[in-house]
Amino acid sequence: MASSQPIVDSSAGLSKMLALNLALRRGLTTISYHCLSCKMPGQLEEIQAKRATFGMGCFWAGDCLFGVLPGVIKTCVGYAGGQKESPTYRNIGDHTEVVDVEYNPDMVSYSQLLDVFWKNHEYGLTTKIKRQYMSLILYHDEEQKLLGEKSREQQQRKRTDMVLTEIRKFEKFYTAEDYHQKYRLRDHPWLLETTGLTSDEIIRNSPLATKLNGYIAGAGTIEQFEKELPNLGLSEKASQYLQKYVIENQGNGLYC
Ligand code: MHO
Repeated sequence: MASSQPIVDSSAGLSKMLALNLALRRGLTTISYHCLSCKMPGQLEEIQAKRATFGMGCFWAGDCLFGVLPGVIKTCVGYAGGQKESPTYRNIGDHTEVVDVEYNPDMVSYSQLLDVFWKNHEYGLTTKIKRQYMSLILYHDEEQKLLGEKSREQQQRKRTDMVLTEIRKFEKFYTAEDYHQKYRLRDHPWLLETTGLTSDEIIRNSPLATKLNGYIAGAGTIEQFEKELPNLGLSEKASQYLQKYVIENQGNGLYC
């Protein structure tokens, strides 16, 4: 019995490695995140996630729109697409405000993300504006590139004016300043406190903050909210607080 132990161990290790290689080839990254539905606070769940990056105007809005989408695990806003080293909000150089999305491809497809992208441009889709707010798809693999290009052709067929969206290979992402992360949620210190989102680092890395930020801004429907509520692990008081804003802000558009 004792001698079988190492064999079991190594085969487990091997299958883990094979799974990892396979995942890498499919453009997947394994991420650990604080599980939304786990009862134990801080419990980690591992998931094979993919990444997508979009520029579609002010990144506060994209953060909310993608954040509430079922299958999106986490969002982060930042600067990408340019060459300038270490851009900041006040010194963005040739970069664009983008939202970086970690998603579970078994739950939401890249095409569904593209749909949100195309439907939610306030400006910049056909009007030339500064690079900071330009319409931009940064693809992470060949599949995203092809789907992105195909979707742009479809958009173009629907319009007479020129679609200005650029599609380029993702290169480098610079995380934006903390005060931009989950911008709309930051107006609600009580909710942050009561849900344990008590530091910039936690807010930046939390799937829960991603969902709350989208819901509080009205980016999700009330039906969707009610369905997801049991998974958010909120107290009765926090649920009621959030629900009030979902109802109040739903469909009101996202300000920037
Ligand atoms: N209208 C906003 C845009 C913010 S954004 C993150 C402002 O001027 O503050 O670009």
